[in-house]
Amino acid sequence: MVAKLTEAERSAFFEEFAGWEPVDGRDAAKKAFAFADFNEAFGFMARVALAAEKADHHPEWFNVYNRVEITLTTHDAGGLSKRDASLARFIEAAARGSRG
Ligand code: H2B
Repeated sequence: MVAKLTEAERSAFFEEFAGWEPVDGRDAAKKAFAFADFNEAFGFMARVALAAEKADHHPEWFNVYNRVEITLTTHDAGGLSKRDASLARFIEAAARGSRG
């Protein structure tokens, strides 16, 4: 069972990952991404999906055309964990790649 982040680790999470915000009423982090078009957005989603499946840690997400809204939390831990930090790190790198 993976542990929830401590308060200090949680603060470090939101300092490290620019644009990620706490979600009201739950221990989770969200960020909205915008890409040039659907092709860019879905390419990004495909890269994230493959990494998520490999890590067995999956995002909650919503896509409309070029927008992708992502929420990260660890259901098994009931809140943010190191797995969310790893996935956020991958997502940030993938988003940078997609924007060229
Ligand atoms: N994803 C997320 N975000 N949180 C989890 O706790 C989680 C997951 N658990 N993906 C995994 C799958 C679990 O359900 C399987 C059985 O390992």
